[in-house]
Amino acid sequence: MNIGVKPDPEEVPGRPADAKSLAREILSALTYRVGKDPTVATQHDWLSATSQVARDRMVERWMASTKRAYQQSDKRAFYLSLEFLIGRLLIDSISNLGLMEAFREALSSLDVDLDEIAALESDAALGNGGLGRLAACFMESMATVDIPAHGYGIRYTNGMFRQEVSDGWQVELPETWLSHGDPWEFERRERSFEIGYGGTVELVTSADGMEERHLWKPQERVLAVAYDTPVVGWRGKRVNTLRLWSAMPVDPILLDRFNAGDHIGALMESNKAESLSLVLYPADSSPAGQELRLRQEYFFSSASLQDILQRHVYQYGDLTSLPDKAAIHLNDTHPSIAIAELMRLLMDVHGLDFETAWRVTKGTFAYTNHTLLPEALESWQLSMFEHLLPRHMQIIYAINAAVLKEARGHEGFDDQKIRNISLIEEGGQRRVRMGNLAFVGSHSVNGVSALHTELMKKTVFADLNQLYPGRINNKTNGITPRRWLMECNPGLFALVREAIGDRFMDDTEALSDLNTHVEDAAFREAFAAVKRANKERLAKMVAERLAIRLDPAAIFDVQVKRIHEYKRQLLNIVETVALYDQIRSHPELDWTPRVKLFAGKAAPSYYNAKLIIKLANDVARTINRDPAVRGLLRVVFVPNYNVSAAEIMIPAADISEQISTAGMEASGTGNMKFALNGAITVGTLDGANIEIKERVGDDNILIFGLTAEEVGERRSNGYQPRAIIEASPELQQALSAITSGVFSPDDRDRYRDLVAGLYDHDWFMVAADFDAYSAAQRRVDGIWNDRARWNRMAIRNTANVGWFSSDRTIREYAREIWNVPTK
Ligand code: 26V
Repeated sequence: MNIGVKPDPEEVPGRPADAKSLAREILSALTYRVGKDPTVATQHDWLSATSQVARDRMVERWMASTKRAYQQSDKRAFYLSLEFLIGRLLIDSISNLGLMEAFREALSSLDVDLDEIAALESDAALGNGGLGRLAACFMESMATVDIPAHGYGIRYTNGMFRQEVSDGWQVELPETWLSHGDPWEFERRERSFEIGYGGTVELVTSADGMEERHLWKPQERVLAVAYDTPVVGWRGKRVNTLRLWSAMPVDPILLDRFNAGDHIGALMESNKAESLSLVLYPADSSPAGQELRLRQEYFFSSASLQDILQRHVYQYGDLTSLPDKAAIHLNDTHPSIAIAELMRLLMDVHGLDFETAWRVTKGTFAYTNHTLLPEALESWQLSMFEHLLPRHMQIIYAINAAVLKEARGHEGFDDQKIRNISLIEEGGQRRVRMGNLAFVGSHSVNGVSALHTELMKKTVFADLNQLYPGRINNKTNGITPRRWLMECNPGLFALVREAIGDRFMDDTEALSDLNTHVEDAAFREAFAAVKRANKERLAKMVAERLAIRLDPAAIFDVQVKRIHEYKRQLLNIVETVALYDQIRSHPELDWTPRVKLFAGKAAPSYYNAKLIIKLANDVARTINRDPAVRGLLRVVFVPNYNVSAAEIMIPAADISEQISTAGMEASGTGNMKFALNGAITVGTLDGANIEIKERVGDDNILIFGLTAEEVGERRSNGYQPRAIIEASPELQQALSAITSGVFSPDDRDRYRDLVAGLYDHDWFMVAADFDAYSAAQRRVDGIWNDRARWNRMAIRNTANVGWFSSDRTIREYAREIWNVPTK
């Protein structure tokens, strides 16, 4: 592995960066900070020492970046997100600092292997999936394009659960990622803010009787304490801060109660406070509606805003200039309570009137929507909301009154439309709609792919779009090419550099220079050899972890992502069963060997998703032990999919499965990572797949199935899946094998309801798309057997998806939403 990138020689007097000096520093860190002698140090100790030395290297640049932002009075971006799915940081940090080779050499002189210790770092999995990983890519890109930016979130003690598979079923275990400590963070005890809950609101009059203000007297209070992680951009030019809040009791031991003999009660209070940052909610759809979740949302939103306002007042004095100096971005509705909180702080603490506060608020906030799934849109039971945040409830009523008044004066706003845009959902149980709050309180509302943005305008936000035309805009997602090409695929990175030079390292779109190498047979073979080596690396991992042997000569067909019915892992599994059936029925045919790889977590309360995992494992067990398909078909479910697993699986894929029901995947970002690493997409016309197709060209992607429009038409014209199934012998055969217990002899009824759902309603249109999907897979076989053609297609994928760099996405946010300059 060689990322021989030299550090930027300009600015920041660095500490010596040669291998010798690094080795000396690592030894010294091992001795004085870890407290170990090299003769007894464990690999973990070496990792700690190395990470600390790497962190030291960021500190001067970090301070320089901070100073620069202050001195130049730059406008800053603040990215509020309940999730940051960061993954490991050692390789990312030293690679961006240009110190990979120096560290490798330094460690090797100490008889330590960099890759070996890097693999021991635990994944910071403070997120569920796409939305959280996007936040992590954005943090790295904001530093890269030199935006003074701060990420704000929660420092969960327990991140995304660890998934084990036991007898084919998902089992969730706590993820104690902090058990060895986090070498990257700085605790900032002094940077803490009080967060209130419950209580009452009073109207108080100033001494001169001239002014009235609302005074919220919370019943409970907790402390939010900051932990800062430096985030270094590509080539180390800028280092930004990810500030995560941890909850602490305001009064850690309630001395009065403790002294009065109530030891237990006194400590219970402190546990209650700490529970706020104890665990990440592991669901990425259907909000649990639990009070703790709203408490978490308010906890980090309020702490972040207090921090932002304190900084602004210190630097500029007056808060009416906030929109000129701060862009606050809401990653989904999760932090949207920040809108009411900013209004409260501006009016109740800083004395602004409603109109001024509302103008400042709208000028400051922008909101990204990440899903159209109706069940994922957050809303809170009004009575619970009011009890927990009484002052915010009043403010939301006031905002609602202003918005509805404005709408009443608008042409064509009848009662139905008024009901649709209201912040309060009426009927039975009244609820507070966070999506509508985020929309009206922001000057920009964006979707994450062209299709998703168009659908937002037509569906969930149709009426708000009519009231505030022009507010909705598109920002197609992106991924950081550092982690998702340079670091995870060093072989491809080296090959590309050799072929087209270094320009793509600073401008990912320059990968298009690879197009000129497509007709070079030697280059194609070298490209294929890299893929082959990556497949061997994955096969080794699968052999070690699961004791399953994979043939790297077979097609590696990969579907990795959260398990969700709309993502249609079931379509893939059913097609696998159909293929299995075909191979057994026609053993004389020339079948193309294939390995089907699956990985992903299911929300613990999502029954069908967990059943789909069990089905994948049942199908895998049956197929893998059947001599009739030996060497032709293998199925693997890789447990505990996370960022680190993605970094191994994605570079090893020949086929990228992006097969969601059209109209349902807002964007997808895995699709971009696979294409960048030279996998060919089998996909529907959904989310960013459409834009990938536009860039790689129709001949280099395999598109199948209904369009979003056709899905809509079918649904409204009485879709009849049974008739479709009965007209497709292959599908019918595969489904009947599954229902009859071929894969579940121990419980023949296990999949009866799951399959019955396909016959009965098939909301996700598995049946409607099955034949087209199966045909696309047989086209894959044909292309695979024309090696030159396959390799051309794969290279054209890598060459033409540079546009999906998150640097490009972030520059668009900066220019079109935040109004901050970039490099
Ligand atoms: C929603 C909820 C609902 C309440 C319970 C907890 C929870 C946690 C996360 C979410 C967010 C779901 C939305 C999401 O992750 N969307 C994904 O965002 C990606 C980045 O924009 C995008 O590529 C995926 O297509 C989209 O599904």
